[in-house]
Amino acid sequence: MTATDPDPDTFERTLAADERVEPRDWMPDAYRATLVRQIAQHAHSEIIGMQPEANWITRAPSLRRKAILIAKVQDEAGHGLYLYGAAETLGVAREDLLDALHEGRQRYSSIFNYPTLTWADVGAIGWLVDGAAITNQVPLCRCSYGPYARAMVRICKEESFHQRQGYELLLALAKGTAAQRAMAQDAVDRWWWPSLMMFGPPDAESPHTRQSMAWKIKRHSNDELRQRFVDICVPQAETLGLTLPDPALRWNEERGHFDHGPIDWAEFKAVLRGAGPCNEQRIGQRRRAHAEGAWVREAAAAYARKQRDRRTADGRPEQGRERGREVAA
Ligand code: BYC
Repeated sequence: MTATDPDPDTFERTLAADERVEPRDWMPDAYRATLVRQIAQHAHSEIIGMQPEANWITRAPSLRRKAILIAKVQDEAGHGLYLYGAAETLGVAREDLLDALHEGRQRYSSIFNYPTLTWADVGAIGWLVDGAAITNQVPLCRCSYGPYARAMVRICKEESFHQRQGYELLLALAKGTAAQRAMAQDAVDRWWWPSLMMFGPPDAESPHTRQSMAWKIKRHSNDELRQRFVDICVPQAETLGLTLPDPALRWNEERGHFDHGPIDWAEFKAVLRGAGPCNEQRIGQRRRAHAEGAWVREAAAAYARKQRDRRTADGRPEQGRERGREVAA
């Protein structure tokens, strides 16, 4: 089957059998558009998400913490690359996706529009933001679209390391001086509610969930995953000796879950509208970085062209020989 032969029956059979849809398979236009929207938003989140933590690289309190943070921020860039690659298999160009981000036509996660005010925020991001991300992303490893699902497998492995480093960082602060403990608590107070918003609007107000679940792009609804995250975090907060800033949090025997207080959806909507504390700063920095990196992209493209021309002239693969030549030069 090719993308030019409409074949809804095979598409439906693939979904029903829980198999993967691959780039050359026929798929409904709306399925393709939904994937482009979600994967692009996900990729944008990864690269914009580098900014809040990168803010602390120069001020990390030790060489060990600095090395870990640099590696983590670099991983996020890698996640962006896997995801832009997955989006490209759907027939969109990376440049166009980046233009859409820079012009505000595509979104990135609301969470990255909040500031990192202290070193403890790096821990809170690892524990809560990466923790929320994993909760949301593990089911995406079973997404019906093959390239997205496979990218998620690798991303989840790295995210789980990120989450643990954040937890370990917060634990060190929580066990430290009174000032360090207060700093950790303040960070958790500020990141808790925005982390719950990462899962998206409540199910009743989520326009895409039903269809995305029918297509097996999403495997769980926003509220289901949010609840799973709350249930995981409550005992972890107890181990940390920190308090989650929600007086309504309590175990509900009947439901077998923790109840939580109301989420401020007006704040979520404001952040999506561009009125969050750091929206302008984040997108401004992204546009600047893109413009300043133009020469790197041009140089890489020129190098690739040069290699291709040489290969064509020789009529054989150039890669190994080229490397040798460069070393010699
Ligand atoms: N922020 O019908 P809904 C990371 C939008 S990065 C902004 O529920 P859907 C990390 C939504 O796009 C991890 N917008 O949508 C990186 C839709 O807008 P439009 C990021 C949001 O798609 C660096 C509208 O609201 N993770 O871990 O079915 C350092 C209605 O929503 C948000 C992902 O991207 C939001 N929070 O479900 C550290 C996961 N929520 O297009 C860490 C992949 C919703 O109708 N994405 N919107 O105008 C998903 O799983 C789904 O897209 C969502 C939303 C659950 C987020």
